[in-house]
Amino acid sequence: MKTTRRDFVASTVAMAVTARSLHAGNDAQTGPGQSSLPVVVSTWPFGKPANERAFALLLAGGRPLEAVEQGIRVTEASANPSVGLGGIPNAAGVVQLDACIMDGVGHRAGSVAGVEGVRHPISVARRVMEKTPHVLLVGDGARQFAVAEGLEVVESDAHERHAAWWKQRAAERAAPDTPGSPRGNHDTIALLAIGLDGTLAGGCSTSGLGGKLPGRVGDSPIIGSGLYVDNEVGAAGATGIGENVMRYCGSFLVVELMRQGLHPNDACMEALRRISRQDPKGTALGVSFIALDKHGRYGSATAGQEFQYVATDRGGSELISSPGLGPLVRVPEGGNRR
Ligand code: SD4
Repeated sequence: MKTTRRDFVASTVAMAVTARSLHAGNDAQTGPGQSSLPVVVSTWPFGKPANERAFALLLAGGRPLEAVEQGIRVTEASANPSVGLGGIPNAAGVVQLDACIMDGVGHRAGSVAGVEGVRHPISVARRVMEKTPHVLLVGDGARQFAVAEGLEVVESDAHERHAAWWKQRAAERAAPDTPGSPRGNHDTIALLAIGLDGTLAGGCSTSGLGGKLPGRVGDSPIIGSGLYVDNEVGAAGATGIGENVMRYCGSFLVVELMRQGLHPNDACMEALRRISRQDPKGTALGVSFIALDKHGRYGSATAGQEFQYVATDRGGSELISSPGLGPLVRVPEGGNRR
């Protein structure tokens, strides 16, 4: 049985409640070796188990890169209805997954996009980063790479389903879909981590927008859009309508605003403000950012959708409601639906 957002919210009610939960984000100035590290933040209430796995590894002295991969694997292996193989199908009824990982150490990155039948896209992304000279592998090539690397794949009839859908579509002479049209819902895990030594890493994993055109790739596997990490500054990640992030290099923008000295909360809000000034959708972007800086401070902002994220540190895990820009649309109970 799929776990719904209601279940996740119910489980997160039991989270440790601290004074921090009275406001979004945190203000503590910390640094490498100081006791407020490590810190993990991730999108949506369902990020809690992923955060806690990542945090345990960091507390034991693990590298942020490893913590990010292992944390996101928890979500990919869970019954989450929008991440991993149980994710939301595209218009042809096929689940196509996007993921990326970025290591602040060495400024390295790896991604996969539109990949089918892979159990852990985040792990494939890490192998792309570590075992190839490339950053992004897509579609069947990404799947074949996963097979060659001995990573878990499942059999699928995706090719037949795609072919049948395109044939039917041609016959109907259907009009093109509007990218981002909410045929189904969508959610992504973007997870950011800072380790005991003050180094950073981040990752994203998603099935993307429900009902997307086959082959459509969102922001999540695009470095600088769905995720960006710079050890000198901090890290940022996005969730929401990818098209409204990709045209603005959203996560890169958030990191650059932190570089100018903004608190993560303010950097996320300012990025959304800038995007909404240019975008025809204005503040109805359906986009949320999270950010974590090199001091261990974190924050978020959202435009057009209600959004919560989870922060985990030595004080426990906390569900935080994001400050919003403009009127917010309530994300329905149950979260993602087919
Ligand atoms: C995408 N940004 O594919 C992803 C979906 C998402 O919350 O994050 N949904 O556009």
